[in-house]
Amino acid sequence: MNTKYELFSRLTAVRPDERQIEWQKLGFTAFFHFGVNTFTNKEWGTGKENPKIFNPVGLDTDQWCKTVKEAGIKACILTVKHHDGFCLWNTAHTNHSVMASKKPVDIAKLFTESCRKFGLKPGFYLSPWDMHEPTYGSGKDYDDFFCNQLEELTTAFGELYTFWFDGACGEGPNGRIQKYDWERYFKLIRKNQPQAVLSIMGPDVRWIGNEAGITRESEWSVVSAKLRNQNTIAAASQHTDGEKPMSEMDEDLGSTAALENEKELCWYPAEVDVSIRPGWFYHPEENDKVRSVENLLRIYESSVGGNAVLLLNIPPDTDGKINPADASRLKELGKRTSSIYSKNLLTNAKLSTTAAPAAPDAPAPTTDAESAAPATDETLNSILADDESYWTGEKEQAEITITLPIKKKLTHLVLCEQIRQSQRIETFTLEAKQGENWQPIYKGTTIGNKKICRFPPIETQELKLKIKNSRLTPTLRLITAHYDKQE
Ligand code: FUL
Repeated sequence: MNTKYELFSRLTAVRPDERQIEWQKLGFTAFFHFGVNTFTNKEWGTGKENPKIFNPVGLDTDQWCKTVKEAGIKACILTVKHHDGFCLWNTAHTNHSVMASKKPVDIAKLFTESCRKFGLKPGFYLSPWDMHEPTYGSGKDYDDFFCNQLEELTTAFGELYTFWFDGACGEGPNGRIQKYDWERYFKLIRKNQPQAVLSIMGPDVRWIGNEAGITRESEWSVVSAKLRNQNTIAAASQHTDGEKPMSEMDEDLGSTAALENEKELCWYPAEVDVSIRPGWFYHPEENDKVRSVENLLRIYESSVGGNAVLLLNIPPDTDGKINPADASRLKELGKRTSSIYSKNLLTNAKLSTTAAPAAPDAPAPTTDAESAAPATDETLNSILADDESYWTGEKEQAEITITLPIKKKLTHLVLCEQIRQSQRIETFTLEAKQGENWQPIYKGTTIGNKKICRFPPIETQELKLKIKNSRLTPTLRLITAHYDKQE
């Protein structure tokens, strides 16, 4: 019989691997779209561009890294080859590269060196669609070419945290379309860069399903393994008639209803890729269309604080620098996020649990032996520290009271599950004590790696977190509270 307990056991048995845990910890990451399109003022090239047009006179990859570091970014991805086929590194396999340009320097090398200098993790975007390469569309010959490129990229630039592949697949210079041999590409990367997550077309990191910075209200990392199938990913936006296949763009990817009949499940966490400007590449006419700090903060809070990783695109300009319009915005964003998040108002707080009333349809105890640590005050209070220790409830429901030493004004509560134990919490609420009464201040669904709960400013000394539904016993790894002076 397929009981709720069996279903929950199956769902919570799906866990991240170390690669995915390390990636998830990054939280906020940057994308740099840079190449011939920067100079033709286009979003997509043709493969026929003259390399000589590429001439970033003031190229300064240190400035890119210093700028994003100030915004709180932890890792960066460079488009070392976009669909036009122009390579930003010194490759032996095509002449269509930066070495034939007016700026014959290995930009991938400068980029990775700058990242490391500023303590950022580097990663690469490499487009499999190549509008320049004559073998594109030939099958094995192009796969050989692409693997040669991957071999260079995975061996000449030190450790990389990701390879990012989109599913774009159009015509090459001979009007042919290539069928990509993903398994072969991934095998090569796993061999040379085993720590790198394979994103979007790969099995480690899932595309959130839009490029607008929108995260689902309930973002689950446990989903159907069908979503990792490249055909599903590539087809995401192309089906209009017939039965709608499962897609990364569906609203519900992880509820129990969506998963109960799925045979194979996987841990496939979401990434939000969005540009700071309308386009992915730099266009001078968009200098006054850079997203506002408030908009960026909203995207940050809903993605990093919505069980996803944020990949914010900041395209270097024709001079080879992050344009002042974007740089000043990022600086302001960094100031704003650190004014909210660098101070944790729960440092001297005390946590205690009260027995939660059992839900009417609560099944017999659903404690799983593996995660059941005795729910002492000590394990509970350990979630005030940002480390791997965590608390596990005794039932699917729980109530945690947070008592601050004195009354404080609050606008944010941040909750993290211990994702090493999977993702469990389905719904929760927050209440704040006002006089003798408990006032509801927030209603949430999933938590996962991190949930940022923002609510109207409230002055209180006591908060209550009510975990209403969980898949087996809930876990919490970290809880912090903050105040946004600008609210
Ligand atoms: C898409 C590409 O076609 C866009 O140009 C951009 O690189 C975006 C991040 O991925 O698939």
